[in-house]
Amino acid sequence: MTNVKVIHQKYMQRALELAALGRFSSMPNPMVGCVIVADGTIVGEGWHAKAGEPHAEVHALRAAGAAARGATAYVTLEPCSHHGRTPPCVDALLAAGIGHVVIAMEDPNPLVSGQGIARLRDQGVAVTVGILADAARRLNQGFVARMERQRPWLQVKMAASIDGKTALVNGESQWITSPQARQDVHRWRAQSGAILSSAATVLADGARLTARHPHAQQQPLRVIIDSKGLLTADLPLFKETSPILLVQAEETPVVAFPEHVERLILPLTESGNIDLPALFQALAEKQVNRVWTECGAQLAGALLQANLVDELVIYLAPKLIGAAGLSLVALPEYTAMAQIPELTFTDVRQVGDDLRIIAEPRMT
Ligand code: AOF
Ligand code: ZN
Repeated sequence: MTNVKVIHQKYMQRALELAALGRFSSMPNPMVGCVIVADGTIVGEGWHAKAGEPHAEVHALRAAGAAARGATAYVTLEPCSHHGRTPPCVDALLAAGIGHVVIAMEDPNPLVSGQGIARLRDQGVAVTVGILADAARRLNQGFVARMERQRPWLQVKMAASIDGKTALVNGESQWITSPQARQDVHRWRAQSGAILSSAATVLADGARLTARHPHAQQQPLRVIIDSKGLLTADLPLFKETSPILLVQAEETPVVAFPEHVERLILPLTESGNIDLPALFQALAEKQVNRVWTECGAQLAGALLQANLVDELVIYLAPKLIGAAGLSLVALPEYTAMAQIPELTFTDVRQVGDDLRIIAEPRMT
């Protein structure tokens, strides 16, 4: 690898670290970091904290001041060329006299997608694209998913004993996993634009589905599928004031709910279930980048079978529930190994007493 590329990677790595500071606050905007380097020294750093606030480049240019003239800017996402909630970063980079812009990845937002790069080049600025591109895409997998496929990044949380059971058949299940695993769940919730669950799960667990974590800065939209109209206004869920989206069908009986509850009416499929792809498209339209799902075996099975799951986040407790246990996910009775869904483990670690496995379904 050339020396120049190693240097580019070093500063881009720093820009990615800065970008990640926006993990709990930048949504629905992407996380973006920027580092400005002059004569081998960092003269300015910035990251995008919140939609409506300045973009990463603007913060970094402000920090660099006059030192930005002729300097190199490292940005984790193509600088924007459009007038959004804030003016175009390309204009700010040009006005500051930046000589070279190094970019990890193109902005998948159709309002930008290559136009920022083209404008910089037109104005005689050197542009290098693709440094640590994979890491940059991974960091913003939610934003990228929403922009490229009009569907959020979907994670499904599961918790089970080491023999893959979620509860005793009599329903007794509360807290199979350790407090640390539960805290980890709240951390995921706090990074998600929406939490998805079903009426059955909310009723069984008395769930509130809020993000209760010290880093939490925004409450996710709570999305509950309730096609049969099982939920009642007295549940703990409704006592919390963060917004709720009740996903129902035309046929669902209508009940009076508090003001922070919105109904989304979607068609039913032939099997009488809510049209899940239509739900995710609606969530993308609501600018949700990441959906964190906490549900029972039925909905988890349906999401997997519809090939809608990007990641399973599985907590395995060092317990054996035995034969009187409920299984993790409802799937058909496969009769040949060729039919069974396969997963790839992408991350395995211990969280408190439990194992946490992140697994990606291999798309069939
Ligand atoms: C950048 N730098 O730090 C970010 C960018 O409505 P606005 O003005 O906040 O623009 C949001 C869009 O700008 C967002 O969808 C994405 O395309 C881009 N985000 N661009 O140059 C940044 N956060
Ligand atoms: Zn911008």
